[in-house]
Amino acid sequence: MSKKIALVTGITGQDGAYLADLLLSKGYEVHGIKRRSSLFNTDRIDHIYHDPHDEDQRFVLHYGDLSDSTNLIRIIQQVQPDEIYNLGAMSHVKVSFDTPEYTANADGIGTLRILEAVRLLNLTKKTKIYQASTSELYGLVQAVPQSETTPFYPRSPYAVAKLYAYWITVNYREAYNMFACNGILFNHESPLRGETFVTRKITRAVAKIAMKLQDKLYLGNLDAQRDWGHAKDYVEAMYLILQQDIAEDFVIATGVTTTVREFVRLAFAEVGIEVEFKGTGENEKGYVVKCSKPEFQLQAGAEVVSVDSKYFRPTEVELLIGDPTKSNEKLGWKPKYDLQALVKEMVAADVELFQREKLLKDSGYQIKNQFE
Ligand code: NDP
Ligand code: GDR
Repeated sequence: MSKKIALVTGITGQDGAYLADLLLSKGYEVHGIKRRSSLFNTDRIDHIYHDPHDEDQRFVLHYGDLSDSTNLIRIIQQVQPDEIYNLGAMSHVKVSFDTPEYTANADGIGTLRILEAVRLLNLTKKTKIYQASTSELYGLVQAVPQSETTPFYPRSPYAVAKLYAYWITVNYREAYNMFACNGILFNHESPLRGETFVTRKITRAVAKIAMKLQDKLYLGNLDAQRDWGHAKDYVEAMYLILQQDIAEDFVIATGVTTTVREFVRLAFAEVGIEVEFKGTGENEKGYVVKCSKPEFQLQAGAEVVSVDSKYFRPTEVELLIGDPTKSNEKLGWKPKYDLQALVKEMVAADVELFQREKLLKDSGYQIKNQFE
C-alpha cells in the first residue's frame, strides 16, 4: 500500500507539532501550511524539519493562510491529501474580542475554504477532513457533563466563528457525502502550549517565581473550571476520528474539571511551594505558606498571585466538563495523562527553560519579561 499523505493547517501550533510527530511515526508523508512571519515561527517543528535539499522529504512546509482561498486550492491540488487536519485558527478566546472580524474570517470562513477547495478539486471521495472544533461551543452552561448532544451557546467571537465551522463541516458531510468530522476537543495543554493560555502562563510564572526571576503572577477569573488534558493524547484522537468507517463528530475530554485556582496550587506544589488564597473577586490573592525544596526558598507570607481585572472576559465560559463516553466506546480512546502528570511535565519543562535564563541573570544579563 502506498503511503498516506496528510495536510495539516496550523502545523506551527501546539497541536500541529504533536500531530506531525504522530503522523510521521505512522509512516505518513506530512505537508503543513505555515504563515509567513517576520521572525522564524517553526520552533515547535524544527526537530522534524529537513533541509529541502535532502533526499527524504516526508515532511514538507508550504506558505499559506486560511484567509486566502486561491492559496489553499493550489496547495490541496498539489498535495492531493488523503487526510486534511484543519487546526489553523486564531485560537485565543480573549484576543478574539479584540479581533472579531479576523477571527471569523480565519476560524469560520477558513474552514469553508478548505471544504470548498476539496469539493471544487473533485477530491470528495479521496480526502477526509478533520475540523478542530472546541468545547467553547458549549459556552454558557446548558447541561453538564457536555456531550455530542448538548446544545451549544457560544460566548466569544472565537466560539461563534467555530460554531459556523462546526456546522459547515456537518453540512458538507450531509450535502456532498464528504468524510468531514468535528473533534469537539476540550482544553488540552503541554509544554508546547502558547505562553498566554492560562496553564502555560501559570507554569512559566511558577518556574520564574521559584527561581526569583519574577515576583508575582497576575491572573483573571480564578473560579473558571476547565477539563484539562494533554495535547499528546488529544492528537491521537484526531487521527482515530479519521480512521473510522463512518464520518462522525466526537467529544474528546477527560471527564474531570478543575478551577484555575486549583491549577495554580498544583503547579506551585510541583516546586515545593504551598500557596493559600485569601479574599474574593478582584481582591483575591495567593500567599506562600511554606517551601519544602531548599533550592526554591520564598518567604512565608509572600504575595505571589494577584487578580487583575484586565484578564476578565466580557462574557466568560465558567464551567466545562466533557463526557467522553462516545470516544471511549467507538474510538477506543482513553487519555494516558491525568491532570497531575500534565502539571508535573509542564512545570518541569519550564523550570528547565528558565534555568538557562537564571544562569544569564546570575552572570549579569538583564532579560525583559515579554509575556503577560
Ligand atoms: P495554537 O494557537 O497553538 O496554533 C494555531 C495555529 O494556527 C498556528 O500554527 C498558527 O500559526 C495557525 N494560524 C493562525 N491563524 C492562521 C491563519 N489565518 N492561516 C493559517 N494558519 C493560521 O492552537 P492549538 O494548537 O492549541 O489548537 C489547534 C486548533 O484546535 C485550533 O484551531 C484551536 O482553535 C483548536 N482547539 C484547541 C484546543 C486546545 O485546548 N488547545 C481545544 C479545542 C480546539 P502561527 O504559528 O503562525 O501563529
Ligand atoms: P480557553 O483557554 O479560553 O479555555 O480556550 P485559556 O487558557 O485562555 O483560559 C482558560 C480559563 O482561564 C481563565 N483565566 C485566564 N486565561 C488566560 N488566558 N489568562 C489569564 O490570565 C487568566 N486568568 C484566568 C479564563 O478566563 C478562562 O476561563 C482554550 C483555547 O485553546 C481555545 O482555542 C480552545 O478552543 C479552548 O481552550 C477549548
